[in-house]
Amino acid sequence: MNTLGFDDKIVTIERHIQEQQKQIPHATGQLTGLLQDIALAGKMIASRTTRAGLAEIIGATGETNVQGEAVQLLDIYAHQTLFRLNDHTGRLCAMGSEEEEELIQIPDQYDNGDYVLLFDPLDGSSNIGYNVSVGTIFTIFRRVTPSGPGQLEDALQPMRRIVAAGYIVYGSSTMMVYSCGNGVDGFTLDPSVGEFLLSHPNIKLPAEPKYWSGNVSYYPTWTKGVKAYSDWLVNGCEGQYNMSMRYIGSMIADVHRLLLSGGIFFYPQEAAKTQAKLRLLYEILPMGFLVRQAGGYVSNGDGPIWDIQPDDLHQRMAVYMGNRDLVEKAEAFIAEHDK
Ligand code: P6P
Repeated sequence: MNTLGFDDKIVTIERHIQEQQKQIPHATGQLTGLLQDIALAGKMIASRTTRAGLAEIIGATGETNVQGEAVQLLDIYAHQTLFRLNDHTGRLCAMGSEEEEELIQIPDQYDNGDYVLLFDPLDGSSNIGYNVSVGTIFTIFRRVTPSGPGQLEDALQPMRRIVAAGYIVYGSSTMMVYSCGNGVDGFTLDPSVGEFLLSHPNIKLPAEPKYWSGNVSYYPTWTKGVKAYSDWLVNGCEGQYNMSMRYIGSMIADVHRLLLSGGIFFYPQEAAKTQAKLRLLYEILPMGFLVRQAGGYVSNGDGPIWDIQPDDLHQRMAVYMGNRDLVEKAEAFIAEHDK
């Protein structure tokens, strides 16, 4: 106990990011500044979401986005906040957002930088009216083109090439969870001082998984292999695990719980459809990167997503992420029944 009565040091996210930067080869201050700006965006968005029911910012705009989903007013606020905090810093060469069909260029009057930022500004926003946790998800790559305005190839990179990824979840508390490839750390916002303080250092999936998470209302649409896997889960995993089922319907909340409790989160592709639902670049890759950094495994049902080369900004894919043995069990059922 020191003279001020503190048992241990106070770690703000700014201090933590600076310490992370020292471990990243040839890292410049650009990444540090970018992560700090994302944390600021999180504080600004949190200030709106925690009073969505009061302010006139709840509800739909009447528009539909590139995904064909009803756009919520808070979606737009979150998207614009992330754009306006990052368009002029000279750290990015381009951005990609769930809310924009095309790659977002840096305005001509500003410099282009070395990084690309992809984000889902407000994942789970259809749940806002029910006071369910929502959040901002982000992926950061280093550009692959030499200079100038960012190109699509700067954004279409595999999970393996992620420089940093994370999310801010607006729930019973506001938390920012991120990784630069050296493990996963969680910070809780102290609204009284406006600081994210380290609250969940070095997050690792517990070896004993606690919850499985999938929308079993889609069971009739699944393939034989996925149905067999779902049956295995519902019938108690042949006694190998003692898990409960939890499904919030907000990926950020379901995966945040997964990181802390262990288990599996899965969103299969319907047998009759040509594509799945969840987006690869700004939902699956960043959340999967964190799960992998926390000791888990991320698959599309056939194999690891780690090296899969995205071919479109809004590409969708089936996903199974969590404790490795649970994910590999899904792969085994799919291989046995669907191949
Ligand atoms: P369903 C939210 O709309 C979202 O994109 C993810 O956050 C979530 O995991 C999924 O869709 C929920 O989809 O079909 O189960 O309601």
